Amino acid sequence: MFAELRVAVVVPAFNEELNVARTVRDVPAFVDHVLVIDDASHDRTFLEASRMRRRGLEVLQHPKNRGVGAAIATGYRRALELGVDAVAVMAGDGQMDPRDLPSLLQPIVDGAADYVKGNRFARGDVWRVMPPARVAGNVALSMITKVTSGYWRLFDSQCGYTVASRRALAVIDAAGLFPRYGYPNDLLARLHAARLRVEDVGVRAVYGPNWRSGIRLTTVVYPMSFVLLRSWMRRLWATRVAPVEVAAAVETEQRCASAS
Ligand SMILES: Nc1nc2c(ncn2[C@@H]2O[C@H](COP(=O)(O)OP(=O)(O)O)[C@@H](O)[C@H]2O)c(=O)[nH]1
Ligand SMILES: [Mg+2]
Repeated sequence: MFAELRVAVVVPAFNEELNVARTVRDVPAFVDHVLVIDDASHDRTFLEASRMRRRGLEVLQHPKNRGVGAAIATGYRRALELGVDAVAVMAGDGQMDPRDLPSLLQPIVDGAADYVKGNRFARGDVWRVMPPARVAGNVALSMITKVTSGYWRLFDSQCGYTVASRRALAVIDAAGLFPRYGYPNDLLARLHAARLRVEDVGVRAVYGPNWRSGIRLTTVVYPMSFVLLRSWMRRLWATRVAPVEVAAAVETEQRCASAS
């Protein structure tokens, strides 16, 4: 529990045998459920995660690789079944600093946000820690995502360190989330379409000695352009063309939630 909230942490992991056990071990003790999603890894990720002894640990497995967005959607679904109030994402490569989790949860505790995301650029050391090519890519995608999502105040769209409230997950249909790397951009546009409140909180950038990424410019540009365009169109449709229908859907969900 964190304050009055029951909290789950979702850990998407693909070929993370070197990092996943440490990631699970370092999840703060106040977290009630740790849900590792092994995305059909070719290595010992599943065994490394399963050997950890920790209250509330579950290691789920995709029979086939589906991508980081789909792994997170699987974790969200399980967390909703478990009835938690807030769900954080901490990637299985240990790039999220556990010391930042309380400040990401706080706006949900305060009732000030429905979804909170990390912003590594809010801290001055990002320029020293993050490799220059990643700085350039993250700045460019953050600027584009301001337009596509409509959240002009937010930055660092690609930061995967996030906390979603139960209400946000119930409203946005996480199962339909883009399955691969464009998922944060898709998610932000969905959150805006549903009129949910999103806040940025400064978090540490972590690029340890084992750091590597599955992102390859050649394979990511095409799907990324597609997901940005699609999420932009959908968001415009929901906020400009059919706002009444969206508002009605959100209201129905709120009524169901308060009745249950
Ligand atoms: N590359 C990759 N990562 C995945 C996949 N499914 C889950 N993940 C996990 O998603 C997280 C983020 O991926 P990563 O390549 O580190 O992205 P980056 O941190 O944005 O460079 C890591 O913990 C991966 O283990 C997948 O299909 N491919
Ligand atoms: Mg990573």
